[in-house]
Amino acid sequence: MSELCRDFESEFHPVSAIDYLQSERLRELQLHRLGAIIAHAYANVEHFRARCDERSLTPSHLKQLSDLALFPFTVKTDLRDTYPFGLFAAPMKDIVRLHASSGTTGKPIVVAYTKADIDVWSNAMMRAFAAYGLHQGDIIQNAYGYGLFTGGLGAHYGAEALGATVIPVSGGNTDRQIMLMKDFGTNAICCTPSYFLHIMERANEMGIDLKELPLRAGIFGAEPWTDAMRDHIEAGSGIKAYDIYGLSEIVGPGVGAECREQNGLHIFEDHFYPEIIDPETGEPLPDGVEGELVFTTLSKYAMPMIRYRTRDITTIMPEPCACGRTIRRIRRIGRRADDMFIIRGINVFPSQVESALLTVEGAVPHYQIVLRREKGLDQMVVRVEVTPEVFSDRVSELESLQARIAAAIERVLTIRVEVRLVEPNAIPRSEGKAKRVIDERAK
Ligand code: DLL
Repeated sequence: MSELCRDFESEFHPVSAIDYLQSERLRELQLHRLGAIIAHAYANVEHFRARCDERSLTPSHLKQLSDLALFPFTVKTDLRDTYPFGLFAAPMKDIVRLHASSGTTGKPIVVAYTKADIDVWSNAMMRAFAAYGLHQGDIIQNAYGYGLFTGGLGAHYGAEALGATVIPVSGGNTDRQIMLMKDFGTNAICCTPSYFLHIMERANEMGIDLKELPLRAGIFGAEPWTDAMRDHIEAGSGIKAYDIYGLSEIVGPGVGAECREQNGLHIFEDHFYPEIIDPETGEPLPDGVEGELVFTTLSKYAMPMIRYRTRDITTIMPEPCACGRTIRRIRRIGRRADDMFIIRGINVFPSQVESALLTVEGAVPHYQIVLRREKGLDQMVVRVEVTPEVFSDRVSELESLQARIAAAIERVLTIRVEVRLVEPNAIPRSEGKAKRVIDERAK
C-alpha cells in the first residue's frame, strides 16, 4: 500500500488505491464496468435501446474499450426530450435523490441517483478532497448552493465521507460566511471562483485579512476560471486555489479534480470514462489532442449516461502526473463549444478576455462582456469595474487604464474592442455561477 500512496501525508490522509492503479488493471476494470452499464442501459432505457437498434447494435458488440465508439452519443436535448424521467434506468422505488439543472430556456434537465449512486458520487468527491490535501480534522465550509443544484449536496457528502467537519452554509450571506470562516477556523472553502472574489472583496471592506485565518484551500468550480484568476486569488487570500470539475448529467461536482500539482484535473475514471472527440465529425481523438469531452458513467445505475457530449473543450493529458496518480488528467476547461462568438471574423471565448484583463496592473476581475448586433455585425463591449481608489483618480489616469486594458485584449484577440470602465459595484456580484456574457444580439 505505501508504495501505491506516494502523496500519503499523515495518518489522517485517506488515499484511494484506485487512483494509483496500474493502467492495464484500470482498463480491465473499465471494460468490465462498461459492459455491465451498457447492458443495463440497453435493458432499461428505451431511448438508448432504440438508438442501438437503429444501428443493429447490441451490448455484445462491446469487446474492447475502443468499441465504445460504435455506440450512439447522448446529448442535452435527449434529456430535454425525455423530460422528466424518460432516461431513468431504475424503478422509482430505488431512486433516493433527484437533482435538476436549470437551462437558460424552458424545463430543467433532471438527474437521478440510487443509494449506491450516491455512494459512487461521495467516493469521487472524497477522493477530490483528499487530492487537495484535505483530511479528517479539517473544517470545510461548503458555500455551493444546496438544493436542486448538485454543488451543495455533492461537496457535502464527499466532505463527510472524508471524515472532515462540514459547515453546510450554502451560498450567499457573505458577511456571515466571513464570520463563520473566522470564528470556526475554516480550513477550506467550496464555492464558485466568482463568489470567492466577492468574499475576498467583502473581507477587505470588513477589515479582515484572509491571510491571517486558518483557511488554506479553495475548491472552486462550476464555471470556467483562468490561471490568471487563480494567481489573483492566491496572491490576495494566501490560500491554494484548486479546480473542481463536474456536470449534473454525469454526477455533479467530482468528475475531475486537481491534485496539489495544480496541473490538470484527474478524472475519476473508474467511475467516469472520458473520451475526446472532434466536435464537428464526432470522431474519437487520441490523448493529447484537443476536442470535446465525452463521458460514459461506469457505475451509476439510476441514470446511466452513455457517451454524453459535454460541449466542454479540453485535452486528455498523456503525460504521467508528478503526484503519482495514474488516473488520467484533462486540461482545465477554458471554454465550451457553444460559448464562442465571432467578432469581425475572429473567434472569441470569454476566458481569453479574462486572462488579458488580469495582466493589466490596476484592473480588477469584475467584468462583463456585452454582445450587440449593429448593422448585422456582432459588436463586443467589455465592461470592467475599477476600485474606489482608481475611481477617484484623475480622468487621465482612468483613460490610461482603459487604454492599457484595450491594448492587452487586442494582444490576445488581435482586434480592438471597446472597453468601458464602470464604477465600483456596477457589475452584479454572483453567489453561484457568474454571468460573464450579456447577449443582447437577439433584442
Ligand atoms: O456546475 C457541477 C459542479 C458543482 C461542478 C460545483 C463543480 C463544482 P452543472 O450546473 O450541470 O454542474 O454545470 C456543468 O459547468 O459542463 C462546464 O461547462 C461548467 N463547469 C463545471 N465545472 C467547471 C470547471 C455543475 N471547473 C457545466 N471549469 C460543465 C470550467 C466548469 N467549467
